[in-house]
Amino acid sequence: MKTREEHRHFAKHHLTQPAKAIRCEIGQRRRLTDRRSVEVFSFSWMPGWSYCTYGRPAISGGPDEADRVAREHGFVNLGNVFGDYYHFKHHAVEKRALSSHATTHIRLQKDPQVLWAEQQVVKTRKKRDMFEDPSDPDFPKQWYLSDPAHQDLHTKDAWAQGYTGRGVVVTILDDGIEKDHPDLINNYDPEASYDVNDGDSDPQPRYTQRNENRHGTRCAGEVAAVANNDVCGVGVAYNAKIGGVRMLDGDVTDVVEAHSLSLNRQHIHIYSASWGPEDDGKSLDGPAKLAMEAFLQGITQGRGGLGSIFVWASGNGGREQDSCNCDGYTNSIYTLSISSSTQSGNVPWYSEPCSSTLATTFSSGNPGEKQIVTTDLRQKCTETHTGTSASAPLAAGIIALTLEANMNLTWRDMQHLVVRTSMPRHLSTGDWRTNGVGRKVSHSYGYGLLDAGAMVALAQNWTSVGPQHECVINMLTEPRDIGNRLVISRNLDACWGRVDYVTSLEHVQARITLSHNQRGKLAIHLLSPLGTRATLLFPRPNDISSEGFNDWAFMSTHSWDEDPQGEWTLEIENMAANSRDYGVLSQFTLILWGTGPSVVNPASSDFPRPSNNSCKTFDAQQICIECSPGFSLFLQGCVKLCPPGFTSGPQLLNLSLENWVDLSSVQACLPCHAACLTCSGPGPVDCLSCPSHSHLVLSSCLHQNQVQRKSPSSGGIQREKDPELSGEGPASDSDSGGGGSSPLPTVLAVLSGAFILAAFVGLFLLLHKRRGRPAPSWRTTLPSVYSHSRGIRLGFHCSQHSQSKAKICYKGLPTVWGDEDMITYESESDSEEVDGHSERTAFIKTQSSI
Ligand SMILES: [Ca+2]
Ligand SMILES: [Ca+2]
Ligand SMILES: [Ca+2]
Ligand SMILES: [Ca+2]
Repeated sequence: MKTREEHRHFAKHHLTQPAKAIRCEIGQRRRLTDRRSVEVFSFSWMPGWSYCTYGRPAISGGPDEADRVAREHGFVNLGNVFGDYYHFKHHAVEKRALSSHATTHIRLQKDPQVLWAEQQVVKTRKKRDMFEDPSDPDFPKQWYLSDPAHQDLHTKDAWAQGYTGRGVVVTILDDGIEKDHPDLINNYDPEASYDVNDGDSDPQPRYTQRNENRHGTRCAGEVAAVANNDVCGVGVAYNAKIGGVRMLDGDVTDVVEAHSLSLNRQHIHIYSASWGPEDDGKSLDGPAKLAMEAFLQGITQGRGGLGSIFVWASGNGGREQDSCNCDGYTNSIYTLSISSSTQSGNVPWYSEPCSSTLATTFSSGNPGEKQIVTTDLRQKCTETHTGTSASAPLAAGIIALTLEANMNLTWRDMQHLVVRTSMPRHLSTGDWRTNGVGRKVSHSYGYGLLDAGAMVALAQNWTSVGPQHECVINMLTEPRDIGNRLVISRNLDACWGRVDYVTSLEHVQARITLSHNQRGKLAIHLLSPLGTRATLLFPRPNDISSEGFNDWAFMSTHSWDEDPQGEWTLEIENMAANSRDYGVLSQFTLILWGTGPSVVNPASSDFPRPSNNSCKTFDAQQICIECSPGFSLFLQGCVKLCPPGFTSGPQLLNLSLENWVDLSSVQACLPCHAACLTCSGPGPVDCLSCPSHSHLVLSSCLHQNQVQRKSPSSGGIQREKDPELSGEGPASDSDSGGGGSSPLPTVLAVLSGAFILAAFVGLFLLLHKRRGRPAPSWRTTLPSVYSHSRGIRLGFHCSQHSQSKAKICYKGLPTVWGDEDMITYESESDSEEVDGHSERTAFIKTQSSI
């Protein structure tokens, strides 16, 4: 059996070189000892009864010798392959010989000029390595999968490496899926499907005259339409399993979203969603309590703890100058946000720029540019699927291919792979900037076009990134007037010396609370220490709201892999200021997500080495025994800050010079108490953080069961939140990852535990305030956006928004962007679809609030 490397080697050569030239290229070869001899050599999947002979052309008569040997034994010399190798074919064999022709072989080997010969055998791996284009009638029209100029998503590269989505399960959260569509039926997975709207297991779309509910079926075909079946085209992951959740064809409430996002999370690997708050350029909305918990449980418990992968369309509000950072679903770190490019590599008119977008796939563009080819309602095919809605499923398909290449990838690994492999070239925008680690990144495209071939190649040997660290810093000591421009800068150590020390960034969030008479006038930028400037908010002219932002967590992916230590700067600008404008920034919390040093090892190079530069006293062996003021003794040197797990404190001077003993003490790094992981002092009540088996209460580490049940993530949000979601009635999923069925006593215990914890935290913060010290930043992880008051968790169909007074509308993103001014173009591009422009709103639901 060959390794994958060898497979690839074969495939590469086979695909790129003339067949004859390579058939003998790989295999054992022996050194020629007799320079007049001919060595027959072989190895390959060559059909037929073939030999390769080996000789030395440099020796006169070498090729002649090869011809003679071939003639004598009944072969045809097909010629010199390369170097000294010759390729023979036997007359007597008419077709593939799977059994060895022993006598011919022996006769050939007995020839004194032949050192070695081997029959070619057909390798079964051929089927996997030899990739041929799918035969589906619409495949040639799928320009984004296979383009002669290779300006496509490189899906053929992934297919040629043998990845087609086998064993991966994707579901489409939308308006249903036509499960008996001839191009879907063989990949349809009822385990990945549900009808949340009607509460049954059949997600078949509701058929109407105008075919409003065709969207989910179109998205499903992009992911996993069957290949080589003479129907329509193919999906990106044409051997993946595909399901659909019917949830947009009815009232969408928090519980409907949560149910959909948490469906069968031990079975479904990837959830693709192309919906969100209305793209009107003024909405500001995101997941409420249950949906947020569904995300959290998904990333911590889904896929056996590796994390569900949520792929999200960034939004279609380009014409309304909407910002996808004002959409809490796509702005979330837990969703892999995808934007669109037109066929010619331009920003489509519907595209929304924002700093949370990770990457891009193709979709529709201007009239004349091609659109997406996929399955359609009523067992049809279509060539006119459009918008950012069409981009997310293409990404979900590429992620399915990547998961097949490595099923051990975590949800964060997947985002790392996307950042590393996406292609900025071919995509045009004036917005490309090079970030602090040298990558091109744009607010319209993220890191560029997804590259399926590169994704699967990198995934195969990917080592999972370390645990997620969350460093929370309160950047504001007092409210600040925004005026026309406000700049806040602070130098950060990125939680150096604590468990949440971040050395390499992933997502960055700026949690902002501000008041303003018209928030849509504001632009907000965040500058990293390495100079990367992310625009957290572009002005939104339609947004005339005077509600400001209430702990909104603006997210940026633009500083991925940067070292976050150094000066961070927030700029708020009023882009249309007049003298009547007013505003106050009252909260700015920076959250650095990423990885820390691989092991908290004080001696590792991740921490400043103790040096002798600040040493005050050396002993007789020139070992430092006392440091200058402001430094602490550590590992026989001096450090400004003690490493994690240590705290600076007095230590008896270790000095005995002949008969004189000094009893004074020096400042040194002392180990924390055994109960603490990091600490502010040596005692058991000086803990700053705790080992995994215990939990911080006040400044002591208590065992987990004293406070709260185990939370699988180290993230602060999880610490503060009750991860139970099980009591939500119809939302009970069939996962086996624990926390599934929760009896009432557990709920009560958790509630009371949380109450005690909250009381302690409150008391502690109060004490800190009284003592005139700012609360330590790691205390400020309370996610106030989502930390609504607890209640009995029953899923009412009409959930209540405790926070937002505004009417909140959701809608399925239209697949055809026909406003009145677009109708002429539509009729050109989509003549068969009489209902084209009428399907602007797949669904609208008002979520009332009290
Ligand atoms: Ca149904
Ligand atoms: Ca097909
Ligand atoms: Ca939007
Ligand atoms: Ca996202």
